[in-house]
Amino acid sequence: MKRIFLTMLMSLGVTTLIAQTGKVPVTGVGEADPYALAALEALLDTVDTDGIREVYIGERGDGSVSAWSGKIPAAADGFFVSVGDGRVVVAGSNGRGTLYGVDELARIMASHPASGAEVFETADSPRIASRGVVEGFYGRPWSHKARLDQLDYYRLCRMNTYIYGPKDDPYHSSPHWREPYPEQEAAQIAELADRARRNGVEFVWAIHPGKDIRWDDNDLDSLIGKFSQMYDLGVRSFAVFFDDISGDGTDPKKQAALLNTLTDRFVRVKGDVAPLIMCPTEYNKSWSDPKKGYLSTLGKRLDPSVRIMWTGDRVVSDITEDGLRWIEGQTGRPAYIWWNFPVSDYVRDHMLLGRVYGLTAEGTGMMSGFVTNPMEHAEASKIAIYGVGRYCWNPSTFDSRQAWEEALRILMPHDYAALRIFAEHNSDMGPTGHKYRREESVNVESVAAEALEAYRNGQTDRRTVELLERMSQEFRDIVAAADILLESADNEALTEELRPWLLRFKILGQEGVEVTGLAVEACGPKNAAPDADTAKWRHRADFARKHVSALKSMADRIDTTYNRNPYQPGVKCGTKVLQPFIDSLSSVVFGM
Ligand code: LOG
Repeated sequence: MKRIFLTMLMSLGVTTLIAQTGKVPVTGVGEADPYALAALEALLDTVDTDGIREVYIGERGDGSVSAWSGKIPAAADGFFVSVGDGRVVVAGSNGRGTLYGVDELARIMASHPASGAEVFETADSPRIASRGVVEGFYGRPWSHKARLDQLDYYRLCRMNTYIYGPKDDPYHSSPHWREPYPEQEAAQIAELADRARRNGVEFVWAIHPGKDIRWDDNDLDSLIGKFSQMYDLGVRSFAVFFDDISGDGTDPKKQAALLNTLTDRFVRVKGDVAPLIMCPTEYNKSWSDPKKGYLSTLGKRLDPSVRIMWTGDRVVSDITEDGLRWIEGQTGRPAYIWWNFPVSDYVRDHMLLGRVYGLTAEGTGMMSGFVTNPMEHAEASKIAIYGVGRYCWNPSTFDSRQAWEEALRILMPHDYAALRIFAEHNSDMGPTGHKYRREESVNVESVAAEALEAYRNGQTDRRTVELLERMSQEFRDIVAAADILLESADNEALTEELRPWLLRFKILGQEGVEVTGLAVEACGPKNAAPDADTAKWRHRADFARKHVSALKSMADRIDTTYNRNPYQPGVKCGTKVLQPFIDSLSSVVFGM
């Protein structure tokens, strides 16, 4: 139970309330961010508070933490935390910083008890101001339940932004962008905005009006009306997307005029609404023609407060320092990066579970924001989302592989090893019009190449057998990983999303075991001369061939049963290294 002492710390010149949480007096109640305070109280309810004499919480400028003001980082969302000698201090550069500070405190207290004599101090802050996710893909929008869960996850990733813009929400885009949401959807948006706020996340509602906008007063009124409905539901940040349109909607002068009018007549009038974000029609370098001046027109005309999104040199691309410098030169402001990874709406038969890399470690001053566009599989997208969160916090110290490993452990604390095997072999999208590729199966890539080369050349020595056996072991692990994940209770939402790919993955493993096994037999000392007993060998090979062909028809059945979208239907696994290895080895082993 909590008791509040209405203690006035007049000497500090401010009213600072001290609340009793359990046995611990907390200074800063009434000043500190309410969500940070709630998180602190929840934490103090769960940890051993023996030996804690005093707790101070608040933001820069609050009397409660004025003694530590010199230690609070300057950047927004930063925090200072101190634990030890019976005292706990959590001080943020803003409310969100305090919230992150409480989360950091929870981690620190696991190894540094506050009662210890030693005082442990830490301070940190992000390098990129807006960090998060844009739900901006084509395909089935995330469920309400998944979105609520995502908003909790973003806090753990220290992401402060969720942009709502699923292309297939008819009230975000055409045909219904002009109309208010029906009652149930409206209630869900209100719930999302509230959940976002509790997690220190800005819920940004985006509209996509460009397919059929008429640029007249009626449409302007519809837009302001729609924004007002969203405002009444608790939304305080907005974006306007003009991507993937043609015709009248693409005019940069009209787009800029509209954004400026919305800024004047809505954002500034409300007073508590964040500056607008816009996605231009030419949102990547390969689609823009500086001579036509689309981007520079936006740059010159758009109110300087408006942030302009950018996907990089191409629709799906790495983010480079040169690229950032180029777009800043066009628009006169740092880019707000819309990163099209791990979005899979152009390769829906693939799962993209690889690590986050290809993002510049420099040039953070050239980005006003960075959001990742995920897959329609919300849970599976969390691997990359976590990586992006870590990158945005500090690009220069970002460790891509470590972030990937951490994410896998967060998603599946018990069956992490199995998930790691699955993710290792499901990360590349294959050749597509976007020409973006990701590494895949790097743990066995060179083994596979060497084994195949040797076997093709008729080498049946010890080294070839070792290489084939290494591959065989990987395939056995794949079968085991698929079984473990299919039966795992670690993360049911994830298992459900992955299920078709897990069924397919197991078959890939079984095929690999059969083919590498036969190849080993064909070289091994026990079968030094398989043709010495031709009938026996032929029987063995025929049996293996039948098995492989049965596995292939099972794989086909999965491919034609699940994921029935009209664009890239089906289920693909291990397409970069493993399946080509199996296919090539089969053709040699079976002489096909
Ligand atoms: C769309 C986006 C889609 C993505 C990947 C932007 C700005 N717009 O080509 O909705 O998810 O590419 O397919 C896009 O990226 N268009």
